[in-house]
Amino acid sequence: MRFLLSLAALAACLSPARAAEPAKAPNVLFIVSDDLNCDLGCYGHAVVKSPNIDRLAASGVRLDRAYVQYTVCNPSRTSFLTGLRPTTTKVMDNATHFRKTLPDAVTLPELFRKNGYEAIGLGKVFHRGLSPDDAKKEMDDPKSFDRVFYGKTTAAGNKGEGRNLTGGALAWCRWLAAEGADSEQADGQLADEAVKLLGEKREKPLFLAVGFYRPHDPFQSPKKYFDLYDNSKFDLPKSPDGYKPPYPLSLGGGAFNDAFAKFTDKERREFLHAYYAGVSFMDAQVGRLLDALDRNKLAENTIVVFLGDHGYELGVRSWWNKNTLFERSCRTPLIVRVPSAKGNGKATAALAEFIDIYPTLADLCSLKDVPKQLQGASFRKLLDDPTAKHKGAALTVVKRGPVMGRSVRTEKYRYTEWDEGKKGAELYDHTADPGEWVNLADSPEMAKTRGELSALIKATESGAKQ
Ligand SMILES: [Ca+2]
Repeated sequence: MRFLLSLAALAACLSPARAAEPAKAPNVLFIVSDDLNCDLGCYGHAVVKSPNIDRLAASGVRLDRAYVQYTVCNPSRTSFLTGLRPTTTKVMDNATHFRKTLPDAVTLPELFRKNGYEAIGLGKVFHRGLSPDDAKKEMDDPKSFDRVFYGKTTAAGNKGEGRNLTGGALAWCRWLAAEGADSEQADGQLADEAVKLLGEKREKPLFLAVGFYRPHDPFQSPKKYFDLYDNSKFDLPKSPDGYKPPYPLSLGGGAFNDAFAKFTDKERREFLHAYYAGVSFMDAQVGRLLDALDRNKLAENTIVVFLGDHGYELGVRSWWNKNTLFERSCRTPLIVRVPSAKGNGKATAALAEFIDIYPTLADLCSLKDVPKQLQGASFRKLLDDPTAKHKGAALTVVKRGPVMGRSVRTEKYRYTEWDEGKKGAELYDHTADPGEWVNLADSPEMAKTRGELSALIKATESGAKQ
């Protein structure tokens, strides 16, 4: 009898006790790519080669309708890293540091630190300058990371074949098929550093943010990534005859429009080529991070999030930039892989906003002291059930000088108001017009819908239930 009891006690000691151990806090690998739109294999693009992001999507959940809250670097990053709308952060340009307007905000990586994580930031996580080489250190946020590393393209990596597509009219519009290996480029060095970090033993759970600089300009990548594409095969973007955007795409028409209007097909092909080479180069670095997770047996306890900081028009409406309130700028890649999530390998069409990423990660990692003022909502349920609904509207804003543009996306419509409609409005029916070419805002039969969508902008911004 005693012997039997001992055996039972021993059994109780083994399996049930082990099952009752608190789960190990998951690591988080948070990958941001700069100016990346949804032109990726896994999002259905026929030309772009992104095998590594595709394999992440195949093993995680791809959000097909995820929208940023601002379509420029600093305001968007500030928004998703603080979990607040740009109208709350008041950061709507690339020069304002959020600590000026929100000194006490607790950023996403900062919250992980407060919860016992080691948080490391590589590359452009918060905003930097145009490239790592002219990066603005004053945009750093020391509260957010235990450690940062930015990388710097070497002299050899800055050599190669290329040119400025505007003949110098715009300083940034240049491409380079660079000599040398990936590690001559800052993004290659970020991956080197991340691979090294993922191979180290550590006591604390890790929040590792890796902010790749590509495909943002300068459109510079090792030549082998340019060699993946034959640009004579690209379809060039076309607008319907006589099309004019209802509201100017930039302030006062400006140098951008003048330069883009002079592009020949040759320049358009080169632009697409250089951007896509940058996507493939960045994708290869993502692959190295995923391989490092597998090699170090970390994949089973690491949440991977992959996102762009906003989309990119890439020649649609003859606009070779971002900063619009059209779908191509607002809709942005977002893939989340939580080990053992039931939805892994599937996509969700549920609407989501990038301010939802912060509360989702806080939820998934059971973080404590989550700031009460967060304006997004956890989409955790989508990761187990991609057919579920999350929210009814996604709101994106941009500022054009003193004029504020606000654009709401529902399942069916995109509706945009400039200066609360006083300077114009745009209404697109996505079921009939996914390209957003036909503005229905002034059509009498849409008056009721327009009124409802106008109210939805206000309700979404103020946080009323959608
Ligand atoms: Ca950007």
